[in-house]
Amino acid sequence: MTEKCDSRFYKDMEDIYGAHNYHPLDVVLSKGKGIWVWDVENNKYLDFLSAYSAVNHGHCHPRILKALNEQAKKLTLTSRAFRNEQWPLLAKELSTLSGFQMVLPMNSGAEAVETAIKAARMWGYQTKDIPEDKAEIIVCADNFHGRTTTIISFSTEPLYRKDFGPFTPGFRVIPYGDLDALEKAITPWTTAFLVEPIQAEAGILIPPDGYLKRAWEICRENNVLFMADEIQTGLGRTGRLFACEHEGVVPDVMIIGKSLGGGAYAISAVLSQREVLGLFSPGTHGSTFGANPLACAVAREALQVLQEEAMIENAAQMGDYFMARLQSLKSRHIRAVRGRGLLIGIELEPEAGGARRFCEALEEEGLLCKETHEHVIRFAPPLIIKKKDLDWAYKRIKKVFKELD
Ligand code: IF1
Repeated sequence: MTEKCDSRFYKDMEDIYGAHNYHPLDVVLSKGKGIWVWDVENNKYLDFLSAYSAVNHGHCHPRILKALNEQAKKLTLTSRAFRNEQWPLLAKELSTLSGFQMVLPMNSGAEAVETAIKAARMWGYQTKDIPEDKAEIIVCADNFHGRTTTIISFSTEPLYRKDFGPFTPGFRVIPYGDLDALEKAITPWTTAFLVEPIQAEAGILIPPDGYLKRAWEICRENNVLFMADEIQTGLGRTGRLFACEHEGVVPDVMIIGKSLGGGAYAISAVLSQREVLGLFSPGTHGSTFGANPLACAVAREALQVLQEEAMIENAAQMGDYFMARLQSLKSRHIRAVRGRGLLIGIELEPEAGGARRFCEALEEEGLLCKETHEHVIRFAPPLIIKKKDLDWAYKRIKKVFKELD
């Protein structure tokens, strides 16, 4: 093509041919390395979103790219009709790392959540006396678990549901952080409680201290599975391998995705002890691309790199450091700063004019982040970020808050 391919060109083309199910910042990226990305005009930005925590290892991590390339030259896809040599190794390594006995691999986060829902229902019918089609799963208001028709059936966000019904029955919604509501919602037909340890999409909402621990106990007392959606919070983002660890909780079912693919490939997984995932028998569940050798080779390397480069520890240290800096930020627009590890939100006052304009101003300064809902700016840099880069970012954030005051 001989046309001049600037940002405008790509934006117009996308708007004509692509469905408009997003409202992205108008930056067209073409290159990434570590914490940095470049647009088609070669402007450089600090990636402060990490593809919603899918790029925790940083962009184009050399070891992950090497694993991807080497496996791509050998074998990429077999389907589960045959075995491949990468999947058993990933399953074992993930089990060893996480402490869960079994792993069921899928591709997207939503597919893994769907898998967990099926597993919970199956466990309910097979181990509890629940009549056919009566199983119930308890979920929280303002949850985000994905976009499939079943998952949006228990979303409380009208935008995610409108015109997409009819919906899947079998879910009960309770307020997040409310233990009484959890106890009251449990019936003899309840199989599971599905929860995010931090509600990221809802605005980086951290539940009250002790909530996860007590919720987990309530589940145990009532023979209900505690299922954690750690697709976004898991694999180091909050400064621990899993965010549930902050309260010493080991869920019955753990759901992961995003950075499991090292920012290079889509792979997700459900983890549990044998009691739950062991109930699947041949034919009851599957996926063409699930456990493909390319995904597995990439995920194996991503897990290795995560540990060997001490990214979880770094997330904890840098998270504390950056949080303290943000706490010192003075602006009449800021209502609250909250977060855990490197998952941080700045909640703005309703009068601040919305988080979007702050994100646009930060983009101008070379810092890419994204608002969540109206009033929260979400910060989630790659877990490899260093102090000096956080200082660089802080300077820009401070400047933007001053300018938009
Ligand atoms: C979008 C949000 C983030 C997730 C949790 C499951 C999934 C996600 C906790 C589904 C996915 C993504 C999806 C993306 C935007 C993004 C998002 F703002 F929408 F909520 F990260 F915060 N559970 N989250 O966060 O995983 O099927 O997408 O792989 O849908 O626009 P997926």
